[in-house]
Amino acid sequence: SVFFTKYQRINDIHNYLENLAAENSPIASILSIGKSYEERDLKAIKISKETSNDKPIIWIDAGIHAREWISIATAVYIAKELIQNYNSDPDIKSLVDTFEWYILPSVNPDGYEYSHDYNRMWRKTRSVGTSVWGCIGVDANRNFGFKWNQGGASSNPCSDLYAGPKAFSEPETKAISEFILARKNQVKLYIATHSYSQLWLTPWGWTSKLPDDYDDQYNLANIAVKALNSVHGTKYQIGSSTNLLYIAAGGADDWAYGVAGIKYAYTPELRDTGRYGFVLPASQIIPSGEETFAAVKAMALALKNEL
Ligand code: 0X9
Ligand code: ZN
Repeated sequence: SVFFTKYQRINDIHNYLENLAAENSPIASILSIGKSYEERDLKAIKISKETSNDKPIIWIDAGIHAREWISIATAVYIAKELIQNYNSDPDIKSLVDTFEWYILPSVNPDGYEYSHDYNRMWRKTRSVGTSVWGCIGVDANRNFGFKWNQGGASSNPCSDLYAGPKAFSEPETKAISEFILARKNQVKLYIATHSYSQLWLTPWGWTSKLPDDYDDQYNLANIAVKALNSVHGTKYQIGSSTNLLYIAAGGADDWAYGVAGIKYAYTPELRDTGRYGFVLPASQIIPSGEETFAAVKAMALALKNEL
């Protein structure tokens, strides 16, 4: 397939997911968890062998920041791997039989399209507020309702780190929070995929203090990073967001852990370490997909043994 040889537009991504689901109807289906500000569907693929509707859930999203194209392509790749290897890989079969997987490759489709058409470095959503300067968009990873705007975020609508007029002001973050909260006791793993820097980030992002579950969170991240490294030798660092990067409150991971109570909430920052940064060549989509899938698979297998 030529799909992973370039960064696809949102409609092509949605069509790819639709086809993947249609061709694999017993284990895959499409759902829309809501709509973006510009009314694009927030299209997710559910991958699960339906036995009951209270199976443990693994949530993977990407593209909350518009310019982080590799995260989106990698999330689609993960969906493809789970589906296409179901019959040939007994581990994958067991993971699709055990978990309900929900993969939302583009949290911010408006921003993603804008980054293709007008500004490759766009980060925020495309919501139009009341800014007198006419500035557009909110940093959706500062918009979640936990320690909202308490640090590393801005109240200035023209800032790339604008937290929004209030928590969950953006339809994209609101949709995720409602979807997750409705199933919060089932969600065992929450992965918010970003780029770049090759980090496997754990909570917290709002404080340099480490959470009570840090040792468990670190150990599972270590399983991920070891599996990832074994594929192409790519090196990732593990640590809390604040300690490895900076303080940034209102992120999805902190909300998932702090409010929804999901112990294993991560923000992987994918390739690379800065040579290309956000403008990662498309030739790295497949290697990134391969290694990140190995990481996710290893985590899920470890979690399965904890159930
Ligand atoms: O700043 C961010 O939102 C993330 N880095 S990025 O370069 N992709 O923008 C890191 C988020 C880490 N998590 C929290 N701060 N909660
Ligand atoms: Zn990001």
